[in-house]
Amino acid sequence: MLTLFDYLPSQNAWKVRLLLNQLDRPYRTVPVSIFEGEGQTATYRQISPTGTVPAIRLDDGRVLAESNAILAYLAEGTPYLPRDPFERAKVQQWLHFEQERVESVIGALRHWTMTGKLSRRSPELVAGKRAGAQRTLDILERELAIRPFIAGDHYTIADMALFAYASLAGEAGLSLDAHPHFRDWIARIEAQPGFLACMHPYAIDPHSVNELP
Ligand SMILES: N[C@@H](CCC(=O)N[C@@H](CS)C(=O)NCC(=O)O)C(=O)O
Repeated sequence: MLTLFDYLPSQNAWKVRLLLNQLDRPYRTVPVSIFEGEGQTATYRQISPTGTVPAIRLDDGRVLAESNAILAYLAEGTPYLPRDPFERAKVQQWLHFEQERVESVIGALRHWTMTGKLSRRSPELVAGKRAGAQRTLDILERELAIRPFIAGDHYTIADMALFAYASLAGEAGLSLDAHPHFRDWIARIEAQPGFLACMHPYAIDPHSVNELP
C-alpha cells in the first residue's frame, strides 16, 4: 500500500490527500513533525531531499517528494491529468505558477499569520509578499473569468494544487471581495466529487509557533 509522509496542517500534503480521496486510493500515513525537526533527520532526507512533506513511498520502495510531482505521478491515466501533450503542458504551466506565486507567497504569508510569526518578519519582506499575493489573486481572477478551470475546461491536478493555498488567502489577511470569478472557482472545486473538506489548522500542533529548524 502507498505510504504518505504527512504533516496534517500542511496544505502541500492536503493536495495529495485530496487526490488520493478523489481516486479512492487507500494509503497509510507516516506523520512527520516538521517543527520538531523530524523532517531534517538523515533518514527522512533520503525520502525527501529537502526534508519537507509531502513525500510518498511506493510498494517497491521507491520514494518521491514535491507535492506537484506526486500529484502528476498519482494522476497518470486518470481524468485529472490530460493525455494530450499540449493540455498536459498547460497543467504543468499552472503547477509551476502555483509553486512560484501561490505556495511560496500566499502559503508563506498564511503560515506566518496563523502561527504568530508575522511580527518577527521584516516589514519590507511582509509588504513584498502582500504585493505578490495581490498580483497572484489578480492573475487568477483574470484567468478564471474566461474558463471554468485553471488549465482548461476540465478539473485537473492544477486546480487541486492551486486550491490548497489560494483558497485560504483570507487566512493570510487578503480580501477576495474584488475577485468574484475566483470565488466562483472555489465553489466549483468544493463541489467536485470526493472533495476533501477536512483541513487542519496549525493550532493543532503546539510546536508550530516555533521556527522551522
Ligand atoms: N515545494 C514543496 C514544498 C513543501 C514544503 O515546504 N512543505 C512544508 C510543509 S507545508 C514543510 O515540510 N516544511 C518543512 C521544512 O521546510 O523544513 C512541495 O510542494 O512539496
